[in-house]
Amino acid sequence: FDLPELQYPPRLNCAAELLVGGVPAHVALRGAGGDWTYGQLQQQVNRIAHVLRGQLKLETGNRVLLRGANTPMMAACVLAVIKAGLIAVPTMPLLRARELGAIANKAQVNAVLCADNLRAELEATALPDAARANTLWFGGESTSLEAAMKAQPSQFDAVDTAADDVCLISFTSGTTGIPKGTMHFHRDVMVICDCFPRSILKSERSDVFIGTPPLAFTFGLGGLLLFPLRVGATAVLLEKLTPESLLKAIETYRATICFTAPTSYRQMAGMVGQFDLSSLKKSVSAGEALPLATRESWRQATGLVMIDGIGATELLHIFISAADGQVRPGATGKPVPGYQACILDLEGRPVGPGVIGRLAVKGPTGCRYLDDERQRDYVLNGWNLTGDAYEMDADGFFYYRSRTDDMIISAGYNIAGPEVEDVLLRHPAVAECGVIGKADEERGQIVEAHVVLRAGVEASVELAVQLQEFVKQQIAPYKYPRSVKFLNVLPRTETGKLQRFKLRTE
Ligand code: 3UK
Repeated sequence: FDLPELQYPPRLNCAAELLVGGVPAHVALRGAGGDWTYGQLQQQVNRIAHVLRGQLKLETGNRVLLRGANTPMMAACVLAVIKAGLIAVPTMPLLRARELGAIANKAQVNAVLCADNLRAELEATALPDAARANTLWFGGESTSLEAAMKAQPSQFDAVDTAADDVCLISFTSGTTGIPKGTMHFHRDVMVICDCFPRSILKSERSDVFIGTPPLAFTFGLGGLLLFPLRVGATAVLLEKLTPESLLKAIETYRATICFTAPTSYRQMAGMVGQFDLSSLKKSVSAGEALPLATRESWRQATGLVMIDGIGATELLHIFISAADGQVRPGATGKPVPGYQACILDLEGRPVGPGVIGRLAVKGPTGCRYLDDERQRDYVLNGWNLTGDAYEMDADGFFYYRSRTDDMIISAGYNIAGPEVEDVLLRHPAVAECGVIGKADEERGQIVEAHVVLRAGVEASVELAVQLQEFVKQQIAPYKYPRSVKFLNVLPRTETGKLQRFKLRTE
């Protein structure tokens, strides 16, 4: 790693390192149930660590499945698992028994810490026997974890681990198929705290972080827990946030940095007027492409220049981004210091500016799948192939076009769905939309738009024609949607990603 700040000692426990970043009396975490100072967080983490090593008799390298919405207790569980020299396997709250069982077995988990409100699904899950016996509940009516913590000392010496020991197995929130497990080292956790937050976000102790991504999604784990701890700041962890309640929470907690997905910013932009957002300094968008139309409406509504950033579970966090005066409209940004990026053609040769190709990324974090087969698809000569079609300009800015698999090929033309979506989002009748390639005998594929209308607007054939004309007027006419369908809601993953494959089969 070429940056001097990315050097870490060979023996490193990232949870222990992050927990000493804050002043003991400063508030580390705020949740619906109250505030935890750094001192209190440290003690809770230590007690959980004792339960894991003492009561459950877990050994270094054992894996612990974690389930819970964003709460201070869930955060403490993640940190305790890592501080105890174990491997955290956080799982998305909405996963069902079938997917959970697949994850638990793939990751060979030895124990489970689960929020009480997710109990039913866990009980229906096929877990390895040891994990079933080593399951503790927290934060509800059955609180076997809290009960076990009571008898534990508040001091715990972090288990001595190597900087390149695995501490986290994170499952992708892929829009298709069974989630893939990716392994991350203690050092990787420190790296992500010292890259994007330092050079782009410029976060500091006085910051108050808030947002929606689950802690089980590395976007949320970094933005709502690891990054704030690294600088001794405060994180607000709230469950079940909607665009409206997030705006309210920004006002209530005087949040300064917000992390959420593009669709959520688009919805919030329409209602900011009712809230006092004067504390907010930075807004980070990730998870999927930020339409320029959304960047503009957020700017108009709040005066803030959105920080777009592309990240991936495989690379742990954001690797291309830009802030403030460095933002170029339509571009995601430039490689975050520490990372390199280039565009490759189908044969793996670099292409020059202005040519669309496969995004390749190299840096201090990178893909390590649990599953070897897939590793060969993702990593080529040390370059991570994220599956995104991107283009670079002569100044080194990177422009997202589409997922490689989602590029629409219609009558010989390559068409990127997100470009058409950006135009449609500018039409006053459109709340949300997804544009896909629909199989067509004559043209191979046709452009098809799935549109959610704003409240009070009626779907009609005339409106569909209007939307088609609207697109033709603003971009090359061959890109217009030959088919327009109206939906009440778009299919999305828990991480806010549009599930285009579902639109294709509608
Ligand atoms: C897409 C984006 C355009 C892109 C993630 C921030 O999303 C995260 O990780 P996932 O593994 O998905 C990775 C894929 O999502 N994507 C993410 N951000 C953007 N596309 N513009 C963006 N700004 O296809 C990428 O390959 O779920 C995001 C931090 C940590 C993360 N894990």
